[in-house]
Amino acid sequence: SDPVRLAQYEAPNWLVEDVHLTFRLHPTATRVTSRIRFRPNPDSADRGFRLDGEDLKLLSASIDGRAVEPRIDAEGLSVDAPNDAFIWECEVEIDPKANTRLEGLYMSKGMYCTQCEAEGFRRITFYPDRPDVMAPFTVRIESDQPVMLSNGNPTASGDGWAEWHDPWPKPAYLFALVAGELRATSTTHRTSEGRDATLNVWVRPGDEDRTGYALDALKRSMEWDERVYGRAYDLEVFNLVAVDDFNMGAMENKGLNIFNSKYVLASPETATDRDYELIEGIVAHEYFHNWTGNRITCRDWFQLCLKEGLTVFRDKQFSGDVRGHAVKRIDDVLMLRARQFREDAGPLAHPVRPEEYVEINNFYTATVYEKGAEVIGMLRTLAGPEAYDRALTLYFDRHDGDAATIEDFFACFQEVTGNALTGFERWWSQAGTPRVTAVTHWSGDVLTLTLRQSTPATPGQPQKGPVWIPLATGVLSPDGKEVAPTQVLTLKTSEATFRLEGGIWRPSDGPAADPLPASVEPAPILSLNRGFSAPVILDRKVTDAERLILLAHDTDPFNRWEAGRQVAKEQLLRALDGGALDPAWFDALGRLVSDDSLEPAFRALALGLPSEDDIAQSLHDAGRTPDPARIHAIREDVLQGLAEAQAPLFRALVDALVTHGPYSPDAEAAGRRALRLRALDMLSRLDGGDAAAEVFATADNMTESLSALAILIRRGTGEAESGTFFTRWYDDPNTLDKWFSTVIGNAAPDEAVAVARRLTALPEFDPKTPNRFRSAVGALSANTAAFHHASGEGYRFLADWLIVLDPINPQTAARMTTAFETWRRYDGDRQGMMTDQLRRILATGPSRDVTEIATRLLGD
Ligand code: B3K
Ligand code: ZN
Repeated sequence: SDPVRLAQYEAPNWLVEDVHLTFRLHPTATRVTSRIRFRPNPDSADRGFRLDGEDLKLLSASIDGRAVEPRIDAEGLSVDAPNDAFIWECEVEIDPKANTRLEGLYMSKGMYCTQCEAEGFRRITFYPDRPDVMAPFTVRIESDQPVMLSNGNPTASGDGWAEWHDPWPKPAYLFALVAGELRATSTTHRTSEGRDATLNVWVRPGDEDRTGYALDALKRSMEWDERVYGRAYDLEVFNLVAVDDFNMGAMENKGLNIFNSKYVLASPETATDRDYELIEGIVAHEYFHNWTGNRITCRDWFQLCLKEGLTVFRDKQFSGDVRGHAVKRIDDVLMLRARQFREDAGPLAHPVRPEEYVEINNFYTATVYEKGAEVIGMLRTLAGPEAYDRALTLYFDRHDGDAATIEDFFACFQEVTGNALTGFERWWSQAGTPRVTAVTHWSGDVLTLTLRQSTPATPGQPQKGPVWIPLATGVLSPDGKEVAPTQVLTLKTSEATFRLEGGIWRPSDGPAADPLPASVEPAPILSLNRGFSAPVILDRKVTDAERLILLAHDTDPFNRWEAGRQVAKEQLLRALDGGALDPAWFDALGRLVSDDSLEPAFRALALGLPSEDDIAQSLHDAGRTPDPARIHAIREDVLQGLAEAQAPLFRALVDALVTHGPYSPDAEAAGRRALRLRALDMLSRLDGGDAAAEVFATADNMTESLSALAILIRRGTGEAESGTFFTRWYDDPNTLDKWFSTVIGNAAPDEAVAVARRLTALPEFDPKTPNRFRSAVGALSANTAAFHHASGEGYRFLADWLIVLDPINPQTAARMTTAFETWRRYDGDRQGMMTDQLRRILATGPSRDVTEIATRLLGD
């Protein structure tokens, strides 16, 4: 298919005044009638009339009451329209039960539900399915299902029918409908504007006791958005529904959020601390879309980051407020590097605002979401928090009800800052992770810092220009005292020099002064990019000794963690080259981890070593070829060495951090469990897993039982526990998913593919359910050493299943094909095996979704 291009945007010919829909639900033959009032768009001269529609059986159509016979093709219909406003009516038939793509109207365990973003509404009826066409919707549902929901407020209902009206104009991608046997847990919220809203979390009968946390998170999100952004909810009811079959996390349909049940249902016995955290974050994210996404939507799909980057930034602010900013930032950066930096470094690299796509669903990426959020964060850093608040208020006031662009959003910042940000825009258009080199020079009393930036070429963008890089910078004395507090140095050009004088950094024109004789004082220590103020890769020569001082003393908790991370990475790289580990590292780590003045969650993060994937990328960046098997083995050796060096500490932590009393998912308690479970992993390297087996046997919560199971499987001794877990959770889909992913994801490199083949042959494995598919097949591709096994069996396993999944669910298949994105890092044999699998997939004539990803991956 031909790509859609940003440069070719054209305003719609026709706008929609209002929409009336009637659904007569039937599992295999649902009838949808639509009555749509169209009016000419004054901004368009073209009066051609075309509606999007896919896989629809058209039963009848009329214009102003007169039957018409539209020309129908694979993507929609066209018909001669009047010159002025008219009413379009039609009736179509669709088959929700046959809809395994899970786009449009489909069935999940006997319940009807919808997913319309990005282009699912066209599978429900003929419509101008584009985000810049907004209209109020009135919906009537007829069915024998006890609960029938749509967007907006309920207006009337009776036996076998219900009517809903959504007064807020919205694009079709925010339409939703749910019907089924559902139970609600409810509360009310009085908004800051004095309106009452009923909040309902709807689940299948039997799941009601797992809804409390999501409902509470929803209420807290509403309060937060009122307090922090001055945005209140705007309907009488807010419905949130959990479904088991869902392509992604959740969907922000106006007044009717639909969630993957994995991100709603939680009880201590079934949900981990991480699940609770994700539920809170995703509930907040979808709710925040009510303003950033729904009240103000996107003009076209190229502007996706306008709603996603901004909403991710907002949900991160919320989670930071709730759970602590330092730990949240470290978690976010770990994710950013693991997913977005990896994407940016490979064949799928694209700008935060892409300029063309074949299948828009392929652009719901880490770059659009996570880098998009980083860009908002940098704007806030550069403009300052007050100007940020004023710019956002201006944006909400000016664009409420609009389908907006990045330019509209950025103009609000320009206006409140007096055009101070001109030049920042490149962050939206340029792909690739910038690299910043930093060279310091110490004269004995003046410190100069020269920063240089460059961004490597990415597909379609061989030449790069400079971006604005705000680096929050502090300075420590050689004995670890802060001598200059955090100041943001902004690198706007390819190179700039700053001088520190009297504790203040100033741009220094001209080259740095000639080196002076070194003073008796050793040079101060720089703490650069504090809080990860810019999403860049820093390239800088720092001695281990300096890093250990930062690890022990930096006042910025992020950089304290980062110093430890960098030391760990260098130690691992040294070990890979056969070098010995520095005992000072184990000691420093031990001191940090045993420091009771630090939050346990922070200490747990400090104990985490860079992942195998991370090490592979670092080697590749250094111009070397990673060997996944060796990386796995060496990393395990280093962990063993650490466990032996600090054995008493880990024993003590496992004993001291036992939580007493009932389980609570709060951040403090979760942090204690995280540290204890890291220590337990270390201990298992010394006691053969005895302590972990004990934890598994006695745990009263899923966090501990699942971690203990993972540890035992990594030690190769979890056979019995795995059986126990399976039997106990056999009937609980979300929990059984955890079993699939834990058993496959932690299996030894030589065994994992065989394990994965065995588990995917079980009757419990159903590729039609995305959660199950991701839990099993996705766990293998995330098990780095197993996926990249020299036999090529990991690659073959993934490709085999993608070929099965694609005809069922192309969106999820395409998403999972991206596991091959790192192929260029590896040796010729592995490259050949990976590209062979991609070509094998392409030879099956896959969906547009998978074709686009596989083709871009191959780069030919
Ligand atoms: N907006 C949805 C994602 C839709 C994905 C479509 N392929 C969820 C979210 O970002 O909040
Ligand atoms: Zn979103």
